[in-house]
Amino acid sequence: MGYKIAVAGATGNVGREMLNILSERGFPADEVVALASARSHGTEVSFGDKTLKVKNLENYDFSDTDICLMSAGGAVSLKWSPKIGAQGCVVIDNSSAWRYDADVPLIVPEVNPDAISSFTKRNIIANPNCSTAQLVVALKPLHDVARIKRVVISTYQSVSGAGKDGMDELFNQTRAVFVADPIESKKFTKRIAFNVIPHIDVFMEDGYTKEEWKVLAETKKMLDPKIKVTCTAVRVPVFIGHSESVNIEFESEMTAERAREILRDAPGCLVVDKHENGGYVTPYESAGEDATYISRIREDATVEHGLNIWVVSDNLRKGAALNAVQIAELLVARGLIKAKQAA
Ligand code: 11C
Repeated sequence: MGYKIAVAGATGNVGREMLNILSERGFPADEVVALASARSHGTEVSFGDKTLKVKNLENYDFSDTDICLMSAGGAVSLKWSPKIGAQGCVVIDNSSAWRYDADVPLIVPEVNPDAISSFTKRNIIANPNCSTAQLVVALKPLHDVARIKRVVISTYQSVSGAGKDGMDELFNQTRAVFVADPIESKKFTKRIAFNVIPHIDVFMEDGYTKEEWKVLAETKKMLDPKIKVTCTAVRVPVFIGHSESVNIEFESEMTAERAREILRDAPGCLVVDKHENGGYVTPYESAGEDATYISRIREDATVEHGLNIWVVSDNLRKGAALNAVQIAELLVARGLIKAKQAA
């Protein structure tokens, strides 16, 4: 008997991708249920070659469901995840609602799989922010070899990180530029077409944005609280794929050649680093792919043991849906969850 798995927020960018990935990877589910708010009740979503009718999350009884992949936003997760967890269904939550709770493991399976076992405290496991997920996949294998002291990150984040409305705004503004219509900005604070915006999520008291703070807090929680992390997060007019320029300072020697060898063998990483025109990965090529791509690996001679790398990944996949499905696979592989219907 296989698992019964629900996807909450199934009509959103990430929810749809969760359904695609469950199907693509052949997750051992006997039943997959698509859930969303009452507004989407009855809408149809694809699951492999099948179509699922979306049910209302608020009326759904989770008592015979094993896992809920939740991508319905922080407010919905704060309200529903504890109730779902209390019904014995493990929630894998994609929002930031639970990531910093000491009783909730924050997991990237390539980075800190052993931390998963503490999920039983609340029956909730958190999925990191998309820009952190790809970052830690690249940093972890290097940190294991030469201990990272400090990381400086500049992100180039696609509009799909802001959901379907963000994608529609880039499309509509781009069209408006070509037909000389007025440009309307609703989702972003400034025009995003043919522009970049150094502002993602809300401003915090110290002048950093919440997106920048998340990269710092989540890297420390998953990788090492001793690493110093600073970040500037920027929205760019790209539909899918987040990119990051990452400057790393190590405690001991890390040559570019050694980093290339380590990253070539590291889980989830794909090194594309030819010193020639086009010998690197851009976000356009990462869309629809599972890997975290690493290019432009160079030594930084301005500090002792410094390195620069360029990290690109599909933010809807490794940054969200794929990582959530990998967490579900980890629960199964480690025997941490038994199918209720088999009991
Ligand atoms: C963005 N990284 O690109 C954000 C989206 O905390 O999960 C994901 C927000 C989060 O806008």
